[in-house]
Amino acid sequence: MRIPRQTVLAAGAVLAAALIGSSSMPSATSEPSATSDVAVSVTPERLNVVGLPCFPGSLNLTMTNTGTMDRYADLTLEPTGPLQLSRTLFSSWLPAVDPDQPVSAPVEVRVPRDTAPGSYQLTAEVDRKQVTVPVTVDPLPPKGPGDNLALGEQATASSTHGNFTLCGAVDGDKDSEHWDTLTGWNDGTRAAFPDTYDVALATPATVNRVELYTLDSARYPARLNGLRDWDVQVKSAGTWQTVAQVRGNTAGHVTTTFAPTQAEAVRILCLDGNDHTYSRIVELEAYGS
Ligand SMILES: [Ca+2]
Repeated sequence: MRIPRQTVLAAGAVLAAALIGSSSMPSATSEPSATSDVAVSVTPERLNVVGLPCFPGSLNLTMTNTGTMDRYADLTLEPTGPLQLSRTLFSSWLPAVDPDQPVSAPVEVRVPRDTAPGSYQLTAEVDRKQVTVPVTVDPLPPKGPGDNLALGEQATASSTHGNFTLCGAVDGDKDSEHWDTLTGWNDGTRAAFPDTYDVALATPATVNRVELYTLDSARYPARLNGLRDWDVQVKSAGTWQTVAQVRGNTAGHVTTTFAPTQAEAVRILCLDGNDHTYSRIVELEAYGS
């Protein structure tokens, strides 16, 4: 069974919807060729990010040719301070069609873990016209006793299905009804097991409990689509060891406890799914005692 994905667009007001008719806007540097018939929008109109490796902020860039001439356009992105962007250029051919045809592209925004919380911004520019997006860097979430040590930490997997995101299983959202908004990991090797999903902890920590949320929604119940068999492993002094085994699962949420173990990373070794097709994890959490 293939589970369709819906396009994810963050809801938000369209920012600076019209950079149109710029010939009427005085500019010391403008020239006739700088006249813009390209409408630019960035959604959401402001962004919050946090310095966790698997917790990027995401923006959607859109350009629309509102004029009557086919043209090519370059949208350039300029970050300030510590902001790191997955792209700084979005170029596209923009045919003049009626109705107007928007062209969109995503950009991920990250900051290093040690970034000071505060206010930053990035600027999107087309035809010398700018749209500014405020970016707030939030404090890191606590990672002490009782906190989810896996939240937002670097995930790696044996494979990831092209319709899903690697970091979806450590994004803090464990609601299977949000599966279509990429809040989960789905491996990319159909009907082939095992698959692995690892999360590297920020610093080695004692772990004695893992909470695994596999796909279990009204449309895709766990007994049909969830993870069935897996081993829980922790990496200690560079070596993976199995600390628990789960077999024949049909539940959406499984708590696994084991002897406190010093862990650098946590792994789910996926051995089978209830549809024998894919491994699906909506959220993986790790806790110490
Ligand atoms: Ca999730």
